[in-house]
Amino acid sequence: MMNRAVIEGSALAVLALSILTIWFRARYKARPASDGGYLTREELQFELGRLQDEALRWLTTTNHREIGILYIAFGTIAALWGGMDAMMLRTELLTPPADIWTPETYNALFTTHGLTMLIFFVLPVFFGIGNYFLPLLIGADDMAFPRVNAIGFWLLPPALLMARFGLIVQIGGQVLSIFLPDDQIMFFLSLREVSVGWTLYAPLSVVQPNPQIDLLLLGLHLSGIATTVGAINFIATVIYERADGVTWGNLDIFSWNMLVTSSIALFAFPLLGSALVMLLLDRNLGTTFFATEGGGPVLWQHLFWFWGHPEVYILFLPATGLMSLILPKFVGRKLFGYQFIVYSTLGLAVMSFGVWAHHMFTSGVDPRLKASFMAISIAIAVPSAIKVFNWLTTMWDGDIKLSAPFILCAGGIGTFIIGGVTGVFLAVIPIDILYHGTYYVVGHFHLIVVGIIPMLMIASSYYWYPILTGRWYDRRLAKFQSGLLIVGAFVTFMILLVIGGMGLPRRQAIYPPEYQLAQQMATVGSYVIGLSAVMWLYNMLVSYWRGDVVQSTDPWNLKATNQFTREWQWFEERMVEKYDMEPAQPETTRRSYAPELEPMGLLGGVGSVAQNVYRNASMAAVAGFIGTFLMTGGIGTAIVIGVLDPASFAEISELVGLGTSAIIGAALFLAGGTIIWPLLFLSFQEFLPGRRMFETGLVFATLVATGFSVAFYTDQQGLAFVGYLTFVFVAHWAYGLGLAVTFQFLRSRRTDMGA
Ligand code: HEM
Ligand SMILES: [Cu+2]
Repeated sequence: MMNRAVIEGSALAVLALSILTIWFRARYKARPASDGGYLTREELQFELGRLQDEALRWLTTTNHREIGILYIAFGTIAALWGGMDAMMLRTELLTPPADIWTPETYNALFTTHGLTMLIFFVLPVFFGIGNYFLPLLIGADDMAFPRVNAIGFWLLPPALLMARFGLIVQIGGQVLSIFLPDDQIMFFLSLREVSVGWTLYAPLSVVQPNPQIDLLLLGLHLSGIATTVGAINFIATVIYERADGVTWGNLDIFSWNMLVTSSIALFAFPLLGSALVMLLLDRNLGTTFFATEGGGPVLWQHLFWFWGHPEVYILFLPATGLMSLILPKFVGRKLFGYQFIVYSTLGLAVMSFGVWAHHMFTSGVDPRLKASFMAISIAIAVPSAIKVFNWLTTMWDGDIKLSAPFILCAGGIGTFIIGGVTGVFLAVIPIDILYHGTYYVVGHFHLIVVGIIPMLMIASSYYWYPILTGRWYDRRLAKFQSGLLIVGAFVTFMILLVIGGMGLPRRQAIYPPEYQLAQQMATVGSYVIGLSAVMWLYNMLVSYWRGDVVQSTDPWNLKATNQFTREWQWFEERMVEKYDMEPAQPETTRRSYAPELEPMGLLGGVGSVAQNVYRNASMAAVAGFIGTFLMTGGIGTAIVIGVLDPASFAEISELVGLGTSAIIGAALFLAGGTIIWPLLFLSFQEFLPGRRMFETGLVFATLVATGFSVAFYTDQQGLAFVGYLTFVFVAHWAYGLGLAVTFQFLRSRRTDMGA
């Protein structure tokens, strides 16, 4: 067995040393800055006095941009630490027995990995990005409460140290044990990293004697205070510090998301704080909140997940905000459906508080309650899907610039779709009973927390690098790194979904040998993720000193598509002032930008949405009828010649409790199609530029036909199977084209009438 403290301690030390070496080497060989000057010999030399000044400045700064950098640096350090845990976990899983770490160490690793990443990595980085850019985006001078801002940040480092004190003490003990006998350093040998799982479930978290659990609870409590303080500051800033002309109707989507995330945090974190205190009291003062004979261990689960589920949206929303902000810049088109995105974000915030018990479907919650949690958990997919559709329609027909930020946006959408859809599966009670506690759950949430979340963090670091440093990052390395991250995430977590689906339980150091190959592949995938993270860091550090100097005040040529947003205007002003640069002139204005599709004002939008729905519903009804008529013919033929079993319709009527009648089932099916299909189709045709009816109709029909053929497959074999597929597809294509032609016709008539 390897000694965890020694290995993790040395690995982290090597990492820290390499970072410092890279930084100072790059600094020593710095290339000229924007003003053409090199660092002078004096500037390169270290002087104690200057170092002290610098340190004092960073320790006491209240400037939002500097605090932003501090947050990002802190979050990155946490990510490296938590990432080291992850690499150690995956390394253990290379072989079926627990032969690298003990099972106890393995348990400690996944506990600290989860907590470090979720609490100390994600939100601090987003708070950092928000600190730096949100005031610039809304035209504020600084955050609303600059000193509170600094306090909020400085609570975090002690919180992290407390949460991870177990490892620090262990490393200290290992070093001391070289010089001192064991009985003199008992303290160092008694604290261990917490190993009860990041969810800290009672009764284990109450009865385990390890005093480090108490320190962890205090550290988490402190981090909760830090988050609440930061959240209040963001809310106040967005509400009160907007410049003239920044209204609720044109506030950028990133700021909207930071506002909503902060509001969720404001409601969620105080509850976590109370729960942590209750656990501390149970552990130390003999209260019985979570004891079986008292409040009960399930009470902990309710309290924890009442915070825990909103927390996952707290982590996720800023990433969607960055996506909505960055993606349009790389496809040369405005974000589609601004108000839909705003409303869906608000909707998510409210709903995120109504789903917590989906983490407890196997914990003995009343079935009637469970059913309502299932319903809301499935429904929460709707606002999430709205975002995805809007991103896709934003890209549609766009003028795509294949640079690193775009690649990461695309990868983020992909991972989020799979992560989100698997979440919807898990929200269904019977499925969750099968998959709860397996790697499937791990795959589900990692596709989001190692998908869209870090991908958009990195995308924004590239996108804004010119503002942050006045230089370019190494663009080839960045593309390569982005690709690696996407491949690594897919390989690792898709495999986890598969082995979870096969029933392999999570959180075990030991597993049956038949899973070895899959586990090894997942481990290789995770090393690829680790490698790409290191490449990103290298790029950030080295380019700071050696990257190409930015020559234009509009490095992404955003003026050409009228997307030169406030943070870039601020940058331009600064470059003009500092380096006498000329404000950039757009070379060309791209055709694909369509001003009539600009977002309407938020409230103005409601009226026109209602109007649209009303106007289009009648179109949809006519189109739906014609489409259904055409499809009925196709499906009817299929039934007559015996390749489609009408019995499968009977199941529909059974599903809604109307007995097993094929006729009622078919009627329901057609009624559903008449209503839903055209509405789906409509939501697309409203958005698609160019309104290519036929193509859209065919794409839609093919998608739905694929779903249909899976859902209604009743064991046809051979020729019957081919016939079945043919008819399903022909029927849906008929439907799709019927709809398309009808829409086209109705639209042209409306235009003729001058509507
Ligand atoms: C479409 C929306 C989503 C739905 C319907 C959903 C549903 C679920 C369900 C039902 C579980 C419990 C599975 C089980 O333990 O048996 C779960 C677990 C989890 N989800 Fe999601 N999810 C969604 C989105 C997200 C997002 C956006 C994130 C992250 C930012 C996330 C993070 C997590 C985490 C961390 C867990 C596991 C907690 C644990 O047991 O350790 N989910 N999700
Ligand atoms: Cu949840």
